[in-house]
Amino acid sequence: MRARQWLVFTTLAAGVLFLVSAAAQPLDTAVPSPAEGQENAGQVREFTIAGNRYAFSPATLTVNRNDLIKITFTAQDIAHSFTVEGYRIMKRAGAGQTVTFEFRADQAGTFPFYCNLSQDEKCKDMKGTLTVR
Ligand SMILES: [Cu+2]
Repeated sequence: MRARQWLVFTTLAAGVLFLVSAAAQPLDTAVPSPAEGQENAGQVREFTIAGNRYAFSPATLTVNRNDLIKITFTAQDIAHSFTVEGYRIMKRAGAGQTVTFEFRADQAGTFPFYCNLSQDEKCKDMKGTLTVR
């Protein structure tokens, strides 16, 4: 019986610890230390991108690492998405609609972006490139 109570207690304690650490994590990432913030501070870069006739315009974005990228994406004809796998971004705009979003370009490299909607075969042809130097 005592062994069973101990098991219940340790299981509960582990559960509480897990919840506390899970709750604490977003705060840690949302509030960088001042030193780190200054060292890595990038510029704010705003882009207005149109998705129209199976193409992105502009289709090439070039930024510096740690820039804060603000994108206003409009699907002008039919619904399109702005998808960057390398940054785990997938933003869908309905026909004639605009979505805005932002992200920190914290990894350098060349990242293809595309429309991943399957409503129309030709959406596969929508491609662009995000370069983070
Ligand atoms: Cu599309």
